[in-house]
Amino acid sequence: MMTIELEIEGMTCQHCARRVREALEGVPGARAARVDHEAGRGSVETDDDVELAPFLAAVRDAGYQARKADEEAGR
Ligand SMILES: [Cu+2]
Repeated sequence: MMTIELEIEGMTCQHCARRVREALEGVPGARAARVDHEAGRGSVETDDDVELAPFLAAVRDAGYQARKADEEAGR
């Protein structure tokens, strides 16, 4: 398992956070996601060897901007 840490821009409330979480959890290889709209952060536990790009795309498709956080846990 690995953990992808993301910085996410544009979230203003719990509803946003839930949309982003559901988008992240819908990506193949995702196991579980946590999203904090106040911190503008998200983390996704995934299978090993997943690509970052589909997770960024999923957030973008949900209407927010994401990039990989500087520090990365779990690998
Ligand atoms: Cu919102």
